[in-house]
Amino acid sequence: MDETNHRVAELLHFMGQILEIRGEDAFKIRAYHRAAEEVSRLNRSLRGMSIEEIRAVSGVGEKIAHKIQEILATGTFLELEEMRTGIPPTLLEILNLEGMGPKTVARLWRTMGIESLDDLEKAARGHRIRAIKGFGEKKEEDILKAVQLYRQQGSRMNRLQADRVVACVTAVLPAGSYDVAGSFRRGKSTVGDIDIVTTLPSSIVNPRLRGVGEEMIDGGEKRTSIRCQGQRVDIRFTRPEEYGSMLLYLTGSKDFNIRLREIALSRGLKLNEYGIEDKKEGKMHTFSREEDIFSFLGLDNIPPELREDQGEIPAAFRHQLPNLIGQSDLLGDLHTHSSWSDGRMSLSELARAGETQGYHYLLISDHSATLGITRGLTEERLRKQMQEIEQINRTSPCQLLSGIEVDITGDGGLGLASSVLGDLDLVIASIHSGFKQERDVITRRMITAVANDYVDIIGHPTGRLLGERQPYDLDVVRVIEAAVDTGTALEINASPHRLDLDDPQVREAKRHGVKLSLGTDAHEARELSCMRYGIMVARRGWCEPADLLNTLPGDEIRK
Ligand code: DGT
Ligand code: CA
Ligand code: CA
Ligand code: ZN
Repeated sequence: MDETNHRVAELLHFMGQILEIRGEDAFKIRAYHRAAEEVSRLNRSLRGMSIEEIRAVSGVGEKIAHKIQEILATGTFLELEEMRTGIPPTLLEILNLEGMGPKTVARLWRTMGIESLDDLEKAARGHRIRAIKGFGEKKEEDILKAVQLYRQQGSRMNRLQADRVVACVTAVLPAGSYDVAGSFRRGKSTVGDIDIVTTLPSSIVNPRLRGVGEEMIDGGEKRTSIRCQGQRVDIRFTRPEEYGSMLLYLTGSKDFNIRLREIALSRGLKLNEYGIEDKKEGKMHTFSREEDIFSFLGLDNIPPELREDQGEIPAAFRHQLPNLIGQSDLLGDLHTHSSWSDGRMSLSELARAGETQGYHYLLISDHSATLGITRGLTEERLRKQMQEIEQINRTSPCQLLSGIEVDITGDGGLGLASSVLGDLDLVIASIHSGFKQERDVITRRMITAVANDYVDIIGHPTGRLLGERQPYDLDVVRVIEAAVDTGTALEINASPHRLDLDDPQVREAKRHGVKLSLGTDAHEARELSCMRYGIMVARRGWCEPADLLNTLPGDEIRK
């Protein structure tokens, strides 16, 4: 989604929650939530729209249109700031707990002065919550569980963690008897919990699962939940003839499911996780395969990565789904580190590892010497490295492209002289310091680097580290616009700790016609296989082979 729209939607939604906590008029609350929803599915940016255009957005009335205008101008709106004064920020964190809506939060706050997670936990442990009318012992237990859960896994799994949990659970299921669904299957960069669908009966699976993970939360005939490596895994049992319907439902996303169900309904069809009921005929159609449901509805098969209700359903009707990029389209990896800087592999080891991956080329992009923390390359060592690369290329089937990951200095300059940069095949420029600069400063710094003639690719453009570090306060749209003008590529860094750019930004970049560059940032051989995560992001960003630098032959890239 467009970043501006995303931010506006968030603030409107936030306003709805604040109003709910304050017990304001239900009509007004609904209006904010509705407007937030509509803004988030808008397919053009609010930025630059006139007040009339904003008002013309469905679900946005006169009053909210003005609030949106205020957000566009100032980043927030006065009424929101007024409404939130007096509400403790720690109170809002409680909203993140499972089963905790604004109404409950407001009641706990008013009647017991509970303002934070800590307060809530103490009150529940001290059995003071059951004293509130309508809450009871069960609610108290649920709250305690939810607090513990949130503390354990407040942050979502990265793809490596998710892979580990999946491997652990599916070890007891025979191949071909299950699929992993949910956000995992849709290829999201982080995964909340794992959802598995299986045709095996619970009577076989449940006993096997007892030995897996730490705890069986729930072991029923329709579904089972276990905790494994601190993470929740939901397993749904289904009859083979209904497998397609259940897989479709559990793959989601929720928004996608809702939209698909609406479309079915408009034709007198009731779609659910068991099949499609034709109301007129009074007949239930069942589907063992997902693709049969799509074709029943007159849709092309929508790949899981696109199922976010972001225009993929209309595209599937018109037979205009993108021809998504896949691993076999990639001719190489455009970001690797060797033992010349902080990597583990020598250049010849890298060349062999690239060959094992079936690549035609690898970009060697070690750090430049400006970076104090690693053994970065000076101009002199970089030239030596270029000579060794030439030597290796004489015999290696996988060609090494000579490159560098050069630091972008505080003012947007580069950490190495242009003379040497000009002699390389490709230059990646990345920010590795000064993360805390103000939005406008760091955006301009980045744009200066984008505009530099020697820079071909911007590495991990937002600098986020999943679960560890927020992205820099960067105006990505402005960077994208600059990249269009200068023909600079933006990286999709495939490291599971980064996945940067992320999919909404990739889609935005693609819309603008910016080229994207996939690189694993591998420091050791096994990390080259992380390309699959980067491909998920590219697919979620609707990328086709022509959108990626990696589908060009090596000699064209050199040019
Ligand atoms: P996650 O786990 O937060 O990364 O995201 P998901 O997408 O895996 O969500 P999850 O685990 O809550 O639910 C799995 C799927 O189940 C979801 O993708 C779609 C479906 N689903 C869940 N809740 C609803 C719902 O309220 N309505 C509909 N139509 N589908 C739902
Ligand atoms: Ca899930
Ligand atoms: Ca789930
Ligand atoms: Zn880097």
